[in-house]
Amino acid sequence: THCLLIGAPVDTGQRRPGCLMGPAAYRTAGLAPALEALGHRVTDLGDAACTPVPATVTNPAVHHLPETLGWARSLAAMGEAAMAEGMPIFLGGDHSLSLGSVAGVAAAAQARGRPLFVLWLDAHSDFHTTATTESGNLHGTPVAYLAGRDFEAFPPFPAPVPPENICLFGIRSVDAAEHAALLEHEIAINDMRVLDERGVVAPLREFLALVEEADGLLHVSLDVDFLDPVVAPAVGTTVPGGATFREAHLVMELLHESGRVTSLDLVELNPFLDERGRTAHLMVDLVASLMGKKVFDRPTRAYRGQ
Ligand code: DIR
Ligand code: MN
Ligand code: MN
Ligand code: MN
Repeated sequence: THCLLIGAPVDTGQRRPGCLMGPAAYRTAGLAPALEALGHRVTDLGDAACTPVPATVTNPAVHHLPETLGWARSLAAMGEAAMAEGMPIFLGGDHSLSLGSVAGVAAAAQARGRPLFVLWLDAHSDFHTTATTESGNLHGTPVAYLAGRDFEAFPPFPAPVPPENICLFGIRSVDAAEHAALLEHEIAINDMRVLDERGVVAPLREFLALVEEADGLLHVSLDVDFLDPVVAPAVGTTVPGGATFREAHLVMELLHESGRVTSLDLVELNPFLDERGRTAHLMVDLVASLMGKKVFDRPTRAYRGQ
C-alpha cells in the first residue's frame, strides 16, 4: 500500500492545548519506518495549513468556527487528492479534523462510484450538530456532519454516508441531544455494553461483512480515547472503561484481514499529557497492526477457523 501521511495539527475543536503536537509525535514515534518495515511505501505530505473562513452559526457556544472551517477545507482537498494515490493517514489533531478528512474521502468515493463506510472507534459518539453542541467543541460533531445532518455554515457534506454504513464502536459517553438523535438514525451502536457482552470480534465482523457485500471503501477514525486511559493516557477527554491493549490490537488485526480499509484518521493524541511518548508509541503500534503486523504469520483462513 502507498501510505500518504497528512499532518493535521488541529487544536481548535476543543479547549485543551496540545493536540497540535500530535503529528510531530507520530513522526517522532516512528510511524513512517514502522509502515516501511511492513513493506509499504510512505509519502509524508507534511502538515496541512489553515486559512480561516469567516462564518457564523446561531449557537453562541460554538468557538473557533472560522479555523475549523479552514482546516476542513484544506484537509478535504488534501484527502481527496491523496485517495487517488493511495491510502491517506491523517495525523491529528483533535477530532474536528474529521469534518475535513471524511469529506475529502467521501468525495473521492463518490467520484469512483463506490459506497463509503465509516468505522468510528471512540469513547464518544461525536453526533452533535453546530446547533446542539453545549460545549461548543466541534470535535464532538463530525459523525453528524458526515451523516448529512444540518451544519449551517459548513459546505453540504459531499455524498452523505447512509446511517447503515456507519458503525460507532466503543462508545461510553453520549450527551442527551446525541442520544436522542442517534435513536432516529440506523447507525450501528456498539457501545461498551455490547462489547462487554459480545466481545469485539462478532460486532466488527458483522459490520465488515456489510462493507464486503457492498464492495465498499472503509474509512476508520481512531480516537485515542477509544482506548482505556490506563494504556492510553495522553488524551484530553479520557473516559474509564475503554478498549484494552489486546482488544484494540484485535480490532486492528481484523481490519487488516478484511483488506477493506482505504483511509484512516488518528485523532485526539495530546502528547503533552504523558511521558516518553507512551501513547504515541501505542498508536503507532496499532497502525502497524492495521497495516499487517502480526505476532505469527499464519494463513488468514486459520483466523477464520476454516
Ligand atoms: C462531548 C464530546 N460530547 C462534547 N466530547 C468528545 O463536548 O460535545 N471528546 N468528543 O472526545
Ligand atoms: Mn472523537
Ligand atoms: Mn472521544
Ligand atoms: Mn469532549
